[in-house]
Amino acid sequence: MKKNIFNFLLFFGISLFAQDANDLKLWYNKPSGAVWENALPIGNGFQGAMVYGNVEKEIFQLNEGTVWSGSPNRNDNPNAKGALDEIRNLLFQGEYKKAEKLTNEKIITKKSHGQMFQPVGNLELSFLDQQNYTDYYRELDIEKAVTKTVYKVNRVTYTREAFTSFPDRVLVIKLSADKPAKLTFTADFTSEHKKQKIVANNNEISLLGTTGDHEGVDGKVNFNALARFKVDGGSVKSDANSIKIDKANSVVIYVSIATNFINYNNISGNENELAKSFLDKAFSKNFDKMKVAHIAAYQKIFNRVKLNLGTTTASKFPTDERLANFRNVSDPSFVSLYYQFGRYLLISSSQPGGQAANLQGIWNRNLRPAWDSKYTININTEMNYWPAEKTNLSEMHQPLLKMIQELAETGKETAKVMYGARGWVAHHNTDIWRINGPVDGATWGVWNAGSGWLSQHVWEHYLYTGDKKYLQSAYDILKGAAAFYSDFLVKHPANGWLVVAPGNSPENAPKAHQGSAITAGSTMDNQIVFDVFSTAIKASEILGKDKEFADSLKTMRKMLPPMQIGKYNQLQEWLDDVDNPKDNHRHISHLYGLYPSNQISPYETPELFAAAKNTLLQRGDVSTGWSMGWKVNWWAKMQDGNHAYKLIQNQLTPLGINEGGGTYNNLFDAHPPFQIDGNFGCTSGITEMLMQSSDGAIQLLPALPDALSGYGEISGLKARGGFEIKDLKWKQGKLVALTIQSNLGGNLRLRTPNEITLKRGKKLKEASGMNPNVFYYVEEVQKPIISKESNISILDIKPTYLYDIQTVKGKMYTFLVK
Ligand code: FUC
Repeated sequence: MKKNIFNFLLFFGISLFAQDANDLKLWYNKPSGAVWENALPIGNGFQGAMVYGNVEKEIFQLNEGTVWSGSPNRNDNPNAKGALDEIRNLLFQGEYKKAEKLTNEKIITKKSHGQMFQPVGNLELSFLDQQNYTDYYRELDIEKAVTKTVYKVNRVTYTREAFTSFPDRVLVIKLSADKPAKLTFTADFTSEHKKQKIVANNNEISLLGTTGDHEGVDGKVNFNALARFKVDGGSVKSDANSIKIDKANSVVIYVSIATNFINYNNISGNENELAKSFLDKAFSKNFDKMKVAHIAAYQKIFNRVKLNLGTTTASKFPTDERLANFRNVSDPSFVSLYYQFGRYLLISSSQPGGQAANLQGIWNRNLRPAWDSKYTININTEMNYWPAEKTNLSEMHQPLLKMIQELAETGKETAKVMYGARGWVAHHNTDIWRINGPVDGATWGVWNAGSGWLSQHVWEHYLYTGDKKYLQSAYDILKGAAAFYSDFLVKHPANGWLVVAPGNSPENAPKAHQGSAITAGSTMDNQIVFDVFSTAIKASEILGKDKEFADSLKTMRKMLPPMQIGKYNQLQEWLDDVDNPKDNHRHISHLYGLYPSNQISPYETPELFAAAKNTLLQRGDVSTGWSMGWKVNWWAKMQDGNHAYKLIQNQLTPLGINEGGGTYNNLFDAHPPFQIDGNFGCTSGITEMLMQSSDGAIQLLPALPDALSGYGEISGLKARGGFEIKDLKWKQGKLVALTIQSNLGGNLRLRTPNEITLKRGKKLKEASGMNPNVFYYVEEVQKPIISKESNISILDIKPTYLYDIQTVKGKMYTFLVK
């Protein structure tokens, strides 16, 4: 009996612990001080704010998603067309440096290299009587999307709460004290913008400004940040440019921000009217009611996915200490916190109707941010959206899908003017003005697969939702992306393959190519064009359109270069076998084929799968934040949970310990500097460790690490084909509970680590052949070419069970697990 009770406690102790209210909170016992990366992010997809939680001088650093430098502009270089033949000939003759020089002269833009996402300014609250505080605590509750700061001064307990309301589009801050008449402070706006003025009137203060000029483009985005104060007790008055609150019991501050931006081509909006209309609507509302409505709107989305990995005593510490300890202790609920923080950040920075999450989501304090805080589309922007569909945040994908739609409009002219090609093209960067021209220099900017890669998000949205109407409406994006490459591809004289030239394998340059990054037929370009053609063909079949065009793509697809395995048993990054096995470049672009694409599979292409593993090993683990985030996904696809977990440990390390990136105290990813892609990449990667739906089946627990295998459960993940994992539990590495809802019907092919049956023990049908479910169609790639010097051998793959279940739309399927 004793033993039984012990077992009982052991098992239930874990799950009781897991209900710990601190699980979904970032909390600290000290203020942020002057460090932005200690402050806590809140946002509603339109407004973003960093809450410092400083006692004497509280700072709310403010952003608004459309505050960008510049104004509508284009940056195509029309000289490209005339130079294309010569650049290609130089590349085919191995004259890389010469090709690079000409590319810089003739293809790279002579105009804007992209505009900057700029901050609005700060709202600062100065308290003269609060130097000596005790009992300090601050938190960000990611289950509610609300920050709270609590402290004591002279036996008075002060509380501050803040949230950026989803339904009301305003930042709301409440300051209160547990004794009357204790709130006395001054409120100011500060801003670094050159063109700005601050005006205060009665109980309202306004920061009006215009964004900066940059690289020859005049800054013309006007913004207005309006803060209005509602006091209970005491008084509120203004002087010329600040608000004075005297002896109030509590104060609620409503902050609305608007700009004149309407879309990439129209900035004729009225920022003053818009800011005032949001504020007027909100100001009459009661704080508590607004909070309830805000939390309800947020939770409707956030609560869709629950993850429980169990909890240990390591979770009892403040977030900064947990981060410092994580790589040395067992703290599984820190993984689930970080996972859910990624979902929190996407909900907070990417809302339908708003702008897509940029390099910093919607949180930037610098007038001249790193890489302009814009959109780097050779990995970073795509990575931001990897968690969108699978972690049940499909609506959050919308701002990116809209951006792609707009790039497909502006990119038509780029394709025509620069290359005389049909369709649309985008290179490696874009911004709010939807520029498509090549920027920075040949090493980065000549890469023209930005359009190709982004277009795959359209297809993925369809694969998850099965929304045929959406596919119909977005078909031209897929067709246009394919049309561009079908015109741009050129026959390589050495082997007859159709190649993208000039192109890059993003940002990497082999020594054997004279240290130049410009190339013809990089593996990544080939893989992306393969996907672009395949999805355009599939979409045309589904919609019954453009058969002739689709047939022409099929013919061309066969002429693309196959993937190649080189002399170090690696997947080749370039057409020739010039990889350096000691190269640890952060980009491993040729593994696009492993993830997010599915051209490399343990079941379909075992040699390529083995080569991909060697490439990963040769490139090493520690790198920039986003690079480690990508690696979590790759190791999950390699079905190596322990290696994926090692990358999570590397990522969840404070800066300065490893050589590369890591994580800041507020759990923002450090490239360094802060770049949000690593947060999103890791949330995606953890999902891929638990469930994958890319390789012809829903695969459960493909990469469970030892550290998390004891016990865990997740619910609410989405799989391709409209399936939802309603319940997935594991114990000692084994699947122990599984319920799946079929939202679209069709064949459910399941790959499981242990045997399962239907309820009442009814045997399931063993799967064979190709999955008949169209959403699981895996396109066959060409046989790889293997170097004579390679001795690649196929890897042992963990045995799995594979089942087919015919499902009915809307029905739930619960399985029994042996
Ligand atoms: C690419 C990466 C860098 C950085 C930048 C925003 O250029 O190579 O590491 O993430 O984008």
